[in-house]
Amino acid sequence: MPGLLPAAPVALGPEAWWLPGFALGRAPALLDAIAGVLAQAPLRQMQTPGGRRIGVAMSNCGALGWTSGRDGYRYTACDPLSGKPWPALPALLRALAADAAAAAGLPDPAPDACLINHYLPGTGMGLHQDRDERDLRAAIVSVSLGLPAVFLWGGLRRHDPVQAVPLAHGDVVVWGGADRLRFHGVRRLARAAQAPWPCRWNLTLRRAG
Ligand code: MD3
Ligand code: FE
Repeated sequence: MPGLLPAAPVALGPEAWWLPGFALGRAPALLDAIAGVLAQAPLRQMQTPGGRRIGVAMSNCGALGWTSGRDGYRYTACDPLSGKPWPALPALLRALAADAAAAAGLPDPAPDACLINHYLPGTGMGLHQDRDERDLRAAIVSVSLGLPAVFLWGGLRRHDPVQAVPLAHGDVVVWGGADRLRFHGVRRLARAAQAPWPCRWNLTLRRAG
């Protein structure tokens, strides 16, 4: 059956790879792991420092979690909602990061943070750089689950041209080194229902501290 086997890796840059279907076989376990994390640290809407709501709902697991509020963006050891440490990083996420980095020919990023993004139809994420981590060359591994989305992959400057990458359920993207500071975003998800999924999940595994 077409679509069930992972396709060949696609280079997006010198140190950036799209691994179509790489996590397909692990998707049910990943969705279970997300549910376990969210039972302890529920999804929440975040705000930009200017007070605008970020469309995507977020949570975290791992030693550090990324939060956003009027005081800016930062990594914290505790969930500001509960005052307790973020839920532990599930072993299968650590293993997925190591396996995906190896498939991309990059060193194991040994992540200490996993940001969970939840997209409903009509939401997206504007072009940005990820630069709140201590080592800005360590690879980030992202896993997409559920509804498909168009990932926008730009250059090192905000107005560089962007390439559109159609990310599907089970796709993984790995980027490090020279590609780590590229601008990127997610086009707003189509409003039309795309069964069988009600939403899109994206997990980004990072070494933040
Ligand atoms: C390539 N998330 O959480 S993941 C983020 O789909 C974020 O939720 C998006 O951007 C999402 O910060 C995109 C794939 C991705 C993410 C960041 C990159 C690829 C990237 C940064 C540089 C290069
Ligand atoms: Fe990002």
